[in-house]
Amino acid sequence: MAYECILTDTRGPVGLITLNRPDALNALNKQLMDELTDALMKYEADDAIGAMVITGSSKAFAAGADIKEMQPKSYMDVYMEDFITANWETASKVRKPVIAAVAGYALGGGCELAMMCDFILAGENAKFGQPEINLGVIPGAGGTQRLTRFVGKSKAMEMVLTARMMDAEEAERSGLVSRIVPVDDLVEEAVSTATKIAELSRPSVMIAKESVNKAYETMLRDGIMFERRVFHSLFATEDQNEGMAAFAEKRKPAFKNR
Ligand code: CO8
Repeated sequence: MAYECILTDTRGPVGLITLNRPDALNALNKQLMDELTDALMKYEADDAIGAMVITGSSKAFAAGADIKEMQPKSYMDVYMEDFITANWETASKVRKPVIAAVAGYALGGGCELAMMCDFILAGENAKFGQPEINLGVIPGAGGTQRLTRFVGKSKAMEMVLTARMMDAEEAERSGLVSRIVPVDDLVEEAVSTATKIAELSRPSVMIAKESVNKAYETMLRDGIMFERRVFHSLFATEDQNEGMAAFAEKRKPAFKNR
């Protein structure tokens, strides 16, 4: 598969994937997610690779799912196609460790993708948020569930209900990211951390990952399935049409149901 929305590079035992739609702040469209899935699965199957890093640009890890691609979808569309979640979850399903190296915006699906990785290294300028409420929807790829587990109910509720973003310092204080790194060093630091992991005993690393996830994921599946279905149901509302159209037309949304 030839990639147009991501770049891939092998650094010793590390597979480095760079999200690359600079004109759309790396908004996650279907093509990008298909390519990301393909790259993750290739590295997963490659015996020479022991760990992976997903990163974006210094301005944006990813500013969310592609709103312009979602805008025309109806409830029937998103429900029947089980809207893109089939390959959205690959980062959380691979068995080798995946580090998210986040600089700039990680919003909506971008924040959700970072949280699917095993841990997050943040550049000093990182900004995390779940702003879907401004579009008349809610997070749809695990945000309400994973963010709450990372930062606790109060902060997660405020972020999901108000779209408030968290900067890197607050994210580190709250346990969303493991540490903060200068933006210019972020990718190298992530690759060097991934290299250390890749040089360890592979079964120990994979079993350690599985065990930490067991503590974290028990009952998460139920929450995610619930969230996906209610996310779909919001595509039946006028406010979803209005919220997404307003974004594309660069104006303030006039929500009817309030
Ligand atoms: N989708 C599509 N295009 C986008 C997106 C996006 N999420 N974000 C930015 N862009 C585009 C802009 O439209 C703009 O394009 P153009 O130049 O053609 O107008 C370009 O990127 C640059 O963006 P801005 O001019 O807006 O840049 P600013 O620096 O002024 O602002 C922001 C940066 C604050 C990040 C702003 O772009 C923004 O608010 N973006 C949208 C953030 C957002 O709402 N994200 C959530 C999206 S919904 C979602 O992720 C749901 C996930 C559910 C997953 C479902 C699975 C089942």
